[in-house]
Amino acid sequence: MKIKYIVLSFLAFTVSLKSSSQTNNKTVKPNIVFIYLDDLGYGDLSCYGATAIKTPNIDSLANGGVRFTNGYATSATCTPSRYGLLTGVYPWRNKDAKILPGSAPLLIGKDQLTIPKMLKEKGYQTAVVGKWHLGLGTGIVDWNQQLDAGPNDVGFDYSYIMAATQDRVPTIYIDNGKVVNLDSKDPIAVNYDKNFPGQPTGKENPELLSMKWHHGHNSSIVNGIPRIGYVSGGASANWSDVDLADHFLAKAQTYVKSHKDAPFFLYYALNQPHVPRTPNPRFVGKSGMGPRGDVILEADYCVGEIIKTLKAEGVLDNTLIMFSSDNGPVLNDGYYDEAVEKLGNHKPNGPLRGGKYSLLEAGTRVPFFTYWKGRIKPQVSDALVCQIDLLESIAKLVNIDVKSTDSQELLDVFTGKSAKGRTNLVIEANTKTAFRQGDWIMIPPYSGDPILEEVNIEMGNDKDFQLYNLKKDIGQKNNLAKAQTKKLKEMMKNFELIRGN
Ligand code: NG6
Ligand code: CA
Repeated sequence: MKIKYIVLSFLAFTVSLKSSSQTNNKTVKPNIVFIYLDDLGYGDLSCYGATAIKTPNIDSLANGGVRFTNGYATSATCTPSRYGLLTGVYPWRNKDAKILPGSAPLLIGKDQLTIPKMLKEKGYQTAVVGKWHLGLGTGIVDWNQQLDAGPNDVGFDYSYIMAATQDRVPTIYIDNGKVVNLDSKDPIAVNYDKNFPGQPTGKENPELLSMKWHHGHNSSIVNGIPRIGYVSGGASANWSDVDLADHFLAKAQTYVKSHKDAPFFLYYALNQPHVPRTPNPRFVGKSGMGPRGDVILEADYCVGEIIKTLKAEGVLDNTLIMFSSDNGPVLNDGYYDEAVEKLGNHKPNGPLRGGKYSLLEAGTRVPFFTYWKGRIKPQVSDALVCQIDLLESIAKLVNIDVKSTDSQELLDVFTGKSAKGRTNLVIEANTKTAFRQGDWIMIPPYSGDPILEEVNIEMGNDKDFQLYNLKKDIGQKNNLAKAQTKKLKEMMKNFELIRGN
């Protein structure tokens, strides 16, 4: 009798635990980790068809979740895409949402809704670790003081960031608005217009360089690498380029460990494979493709490690992971680093046309997947989704009512319960826009060079309308604008309704 009672009560206990965690899972807010790569192309991962490079850690998430084949960043460059991702607003609505210098003021309004701000309302802890590139301060930044406007003003409780890009000064870590390891006797100053007296530059001092510049990138030199913009002082605060990935990874891991007891949102923004590509020595030569391939392997390692940490801390099952890239791929983005020479058969843009900066597909269509252990069924989804939809979809997940013009609530699509994504989407490249509707993409006529010579990428500029059926012609080879005038007209009309012009 006694034994039976114990068994029964044990059973009752497990059942109640289960049901409580089930109810919890409905109402409880999962942790959300958004992993964002920088310039990773649609064809750069083995789970998206790459064969010359293997990305096993990223693949195991992508293959265990919903892998989107029609997942888009809003834009073909970083700043606008990140703006769209965090605010749910099309970046072309904000005239300042262009690639920002390292000294630019904060782009997101302090009163604007953002994903982290919204989540805070629901008791989430919120963090950004990695690349920011959305501006800091309100005008002229004094890097030697606590910065007065940044991630912590638009919803993040914790921020550990680089200001802009790895190729732009300042090359420093900023911890909750304070430059890390700054020596007050060697104050730091940044200027994007003119050099500081006596400071060497990439242009004038090639003998000091460990990496050669190809175009741009010939201002101040830090760690032998010529950068965009001028800097003086702050030597003790400079990061070590080869340790950047490990450093941000460690910060992200520490964050998970110390915030695991309450729901958290972690925006983990890696710097790879953006230039300058500086793999840690552990990864040098490992891809056979030069630094660009090596840093993709390094990024794959970082993703594997953060997953290990989530697992070890016992929170993986209750964490929704989302992964994407801010824009498409580029090989030579301003430095000689063998990205072109050692590419071999690898196709960073997969079957797509164009690349970073381009209005053609590879500019904005990027790797994009969601993963939630035990909650999301593995599948490939052809649904049309965009990073701006995360705002409304995450709002739905945690039961917040938001009304936004551009962001769409696609929670069932992101969790693999529905394949019905957007019906249309406006994509953007350097303020030029194009319109996707169903399987079709329409690019209005634009002046400008068809190919951006320095990076050797087709821009999508043409004096005529372009219309492609992406389902039948993913490589955008067959312009149907003249043959399908009815379709073109209909799309122009709908495009104008959204663009408001
Ligand atoms: C461009 C840089 C490029 C890269 C890009 C921003 C030159 C010539 N080119 O202006 O190297 O830094 O800006 O990339 O300076 S992004 O991914 O952050 O948008
Ligand atoms: Ca980018």
